Amino acid sequence: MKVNSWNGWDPLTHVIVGRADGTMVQAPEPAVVRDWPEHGFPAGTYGRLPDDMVAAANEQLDAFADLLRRRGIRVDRPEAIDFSRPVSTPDWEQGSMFGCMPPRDVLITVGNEILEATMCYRSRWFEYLCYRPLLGSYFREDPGMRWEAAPKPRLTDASYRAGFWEEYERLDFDEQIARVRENNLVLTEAEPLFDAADIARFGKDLFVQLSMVTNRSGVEWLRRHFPGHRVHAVTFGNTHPVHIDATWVPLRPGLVLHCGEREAEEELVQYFKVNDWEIVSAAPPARSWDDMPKLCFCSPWLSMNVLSLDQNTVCVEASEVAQMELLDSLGFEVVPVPFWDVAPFGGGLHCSTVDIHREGGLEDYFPKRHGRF
Ligand code: ABU
Repeated sequence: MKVNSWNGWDPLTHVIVGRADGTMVQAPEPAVVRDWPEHGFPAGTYGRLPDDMVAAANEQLDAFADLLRRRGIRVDRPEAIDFSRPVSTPDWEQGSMFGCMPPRDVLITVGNEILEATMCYRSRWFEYLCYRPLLGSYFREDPGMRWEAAPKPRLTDASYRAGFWEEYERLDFDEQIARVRENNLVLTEAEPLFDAADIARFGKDLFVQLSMVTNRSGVEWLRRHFPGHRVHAVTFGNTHPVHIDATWVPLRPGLVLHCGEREAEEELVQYFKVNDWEIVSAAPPARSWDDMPKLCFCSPWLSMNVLSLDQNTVCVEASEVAQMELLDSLGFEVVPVPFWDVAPFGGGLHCSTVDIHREGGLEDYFPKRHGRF
């Protein structure tokens, strides 16, 4: 057993796959708004996702875990806790927790280190506990493993812009994008905050999306924490950015998949081009916004939330035919995986996993500098 993973494409040999058990529509909190009156959860209400949805999601998660095991990959699973319990710190009380389906949000492996992210939802403050039994066992089994946790945030009201959601939802698209580009969103800079799923690993370069869940201080903390890397803050033309892994997805050295609808900064595009990377636009998703599973807070672009098993093999949601055809045309073996029942629990194939071991070492895929990069 060895912790090692530097990028999103080297051969995967050990992974964590999340669980749907006990997932909540979380109690109200400043960082996020949930409002699904048509499905029994109008704003301000909260509770467990229905049992039939949990069973359907777990069936797909278990089948995915079995598929990975059949390919020789070790699969571990987190331990769900009672997410319906209210939680508190000396600074706040929160009516419920959330779940442990998307391990990618909480943990990131960089080389021999597994880092627990700060998170910025109060409902997710304790989510790391679901992974502690596994992390403890890796620490005991692998003498080379570094086990790190970013500073636990206070998450007082000072960490959130008061009245943000009401004000933001009144803005038009261009005004919202201007706010995204400035990272003038719900989080203040009171303390470092980031979700691990806002980080895309390309060897020596880590691209960190500034988003609704990641602030500049979070990126600065990551920059100082990984002095051997180039850590870049990036933004995309997405009005509600949460996690980079349905926007800018590493596929193999020299090839990145981009959600064309979410415009990349020109300087980022040029950085990739001067280093001979090809930027391929993802195929249109199979689903529209109107066609998303109920209680789902992700976008149709989960269609590109793929998991690479190695440089030539990629797992794609089974109904995303156009995406599969695109990847097939780029020379990949495509492994279809039915997964839309999992989406309401926090994401797609990439979100639901976290790499513990991929073969390979640290490499520099961007030898040429460009602009701020
Ligand atoms: N956690 C990935 C979701 C990203 C998106 O919905 O676009």
